[in-house]
Amino acid sequence: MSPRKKAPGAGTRRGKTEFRENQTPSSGIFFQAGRVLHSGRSAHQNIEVIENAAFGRILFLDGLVQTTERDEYFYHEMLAHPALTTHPDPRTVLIIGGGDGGLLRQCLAYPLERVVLCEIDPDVIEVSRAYFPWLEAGLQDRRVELVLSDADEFTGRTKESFDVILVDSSDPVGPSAVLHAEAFFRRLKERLGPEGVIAAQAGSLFFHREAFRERNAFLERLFRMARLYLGPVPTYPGGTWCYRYLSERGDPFRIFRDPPPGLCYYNRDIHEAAFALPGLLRERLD
Ligand code: AG3
Repeated sequence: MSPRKKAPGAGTRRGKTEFRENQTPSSGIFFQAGRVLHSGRSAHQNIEVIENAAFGRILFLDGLVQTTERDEYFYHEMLAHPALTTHPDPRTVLIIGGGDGGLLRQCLAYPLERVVLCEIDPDVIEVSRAYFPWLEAGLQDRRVELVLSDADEFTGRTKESFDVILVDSSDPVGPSAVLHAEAFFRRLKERLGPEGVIAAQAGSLFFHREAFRERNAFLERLFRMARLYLGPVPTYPGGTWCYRYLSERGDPFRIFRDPPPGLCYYNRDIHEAAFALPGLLRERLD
């Protein structure tokens, strides 16, 4: 993602700084930056935050839209609540990635005892603290421990187990691919309590589905319950996002509790509908 001036002749957008995520070499999504709030390079990646009239503040990592103030709930609610409503008694949660704090906020609405947020990049934490107030609020909560570490390394070293593990990684291609690999999910399984449930973001239904077949195969071998589910995210590539529900004892259709009040997208009907899969995924699962 590099800020670009629109080519001359582009009507009303002429002269405005524009950020875009190229989703394919010939297509993508653009956002006019009313203001560029942050633009820098950490030890791990490029980090940018802009202010956009339609979506509010937007965080980009290496040019990929991570979260926007106005549509973040689609993704964070769908990653948090299917797992947290189907564990019989969730007390401890591990969040992998998620340095912007949006997922943390969803988790803290439950009466949990402990949430570990394992984020590799301290600069993402610093930048998000400044621009996404829910991160700062979450970090003030006494139940939260921030671990600044590589998730692969942390899950290999800790002996702690968790009731719910939420994987808020980036796309299943490129540098984040390790967080979608078999070895990583094996380690997560070892860190899961007896009734434990994992929910993991799995990429775009349209753009990343080629990677699903191979991953389905090892995840179905590894977990008694391995299901994909779907939800919309207006600003992510393709608009429909995939998530995985993985568990030994959990069942996505055995719901133990209502989600916290005041959610914008997730509810029980959405939960049940999200596990219905389109033909193009079924083909690959069969
Ligand atoms: N993590 C998943 C972002 C994937 C978006 N991909 C893309 N724009 N190509 C989001 C972090 C939010 N907590």
